Amino acid sequence: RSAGIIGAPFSKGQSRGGVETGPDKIRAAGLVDRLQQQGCAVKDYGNLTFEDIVPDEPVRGSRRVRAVGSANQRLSEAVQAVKKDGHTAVMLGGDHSLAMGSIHGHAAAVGPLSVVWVDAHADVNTPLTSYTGNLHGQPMSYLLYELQSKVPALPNFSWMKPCVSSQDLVYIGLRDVDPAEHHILKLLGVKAFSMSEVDQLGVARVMEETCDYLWDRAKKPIHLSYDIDAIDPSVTPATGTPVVGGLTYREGLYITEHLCQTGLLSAVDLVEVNALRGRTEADVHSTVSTAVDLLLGCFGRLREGNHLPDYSLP
Ligand code: DIR
Ligand code: MN
Ligand code: MN
Ligand code: MN
Repeated sequence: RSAGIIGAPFSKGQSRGGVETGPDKIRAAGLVDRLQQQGCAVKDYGNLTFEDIVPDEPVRGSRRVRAVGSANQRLSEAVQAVKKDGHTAVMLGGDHSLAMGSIHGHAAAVGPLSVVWVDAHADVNTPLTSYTGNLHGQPMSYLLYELQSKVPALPNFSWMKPCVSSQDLVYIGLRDVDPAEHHILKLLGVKAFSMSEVDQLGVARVMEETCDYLWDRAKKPIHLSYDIDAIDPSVTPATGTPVVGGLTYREGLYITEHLCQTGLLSAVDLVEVNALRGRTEADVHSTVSTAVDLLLGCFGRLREGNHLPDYSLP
C-alpha cells in the first residue's frame, strides 16, 4: 500500500478561519515520517492553491459558492491524478465541502464507490434546506444521484456530476442532523449508524454491519470521508462545529482499523481540523495527533504492535 497525500488548505465552505491550516498542522505532527516508519510508501503532492474569487455573492442563501466550486474542481483533478499514480488518496482538509471534489475525482478515476461518512453531521443539506448557508453542510446532496432534482445548478459547479448511489453510503457517528437532512435520509433509506446505534451495538458490530451492507451488492473501492468532529470534543475540541456525545478515541480508531483490513480502502478525507478553535495548545495537540492516528490506522497501524516484514532480531 502507498499513500498519495494532497493538502487542501480551504475554508470557504464555512465561516470560521483556521481550518485552512489543517494540512500543514497534520504534516507538522509527523504524518509522512510515521507512515514511512510503518512501512507505507508515501508521495506528498503538496498543497493545492485556490484562486480567490471576487465578487462571490451568495446564491440561494449559500455563501462562497463560486470559490467552493472552483476549489473542488481543482481537487477533483488532483485526486484523479493520485489515483492514476496508483496510491490510496489522502486528502487533508480544509473544510468538509472538499468531499465534493475528493469523491468526484475518486469516482472519476476508479468507477463506482462505497462511501463511509464518519461525522457528527450528515452534510446532506441542499442550498434550499440549509439553515446556515455553509456548503460544508451540503456536499452529499451534490454527490447523490437520487437528489439531483432537488439541488439547483450553482455557478462553477457545471463540472460536478453526481456519482454516488444512496445505497452505497453509510453514515457513522451522527448526532446533529437538521430536520430536512433527517427527512432526506429516511426518504432515500440511507444506512446510518447514529451515536444511538453505536451505543446500542458497539463499534465492532457497527463496522461488521457497515461492511456487510456495502458488500451486499458488490465489493467496491471504499471512500472514507472522516470529519474530525465525529470524535468527542473532549478528545478533538479544535474543530469548527463540535457536538457533545461523540465517538471515543478508541471507537474512532477502530473504524479506521476495520476499514483498512478490508483491503478496499482507496481514498480517505480527513477534514475540519481547526487549530484556531482550540482554547489551549493541549486542545490543538490532542486534535491534531488524533487526526494523525486515524490516518495511521487507515494504513495498517495496529494497537497490538507492529513490525516491518524485513525485521530481523539482533
Ligand atoms: C449544519 C451543520 N447542519 C449545516 N453542519 C456541519 O451547516 O448545514 N457540518 N457543521 O460539518
Ligand atoms: Mn462534515
Ligand atoms: Mn461535522
Ligand atoms: Mn467486516
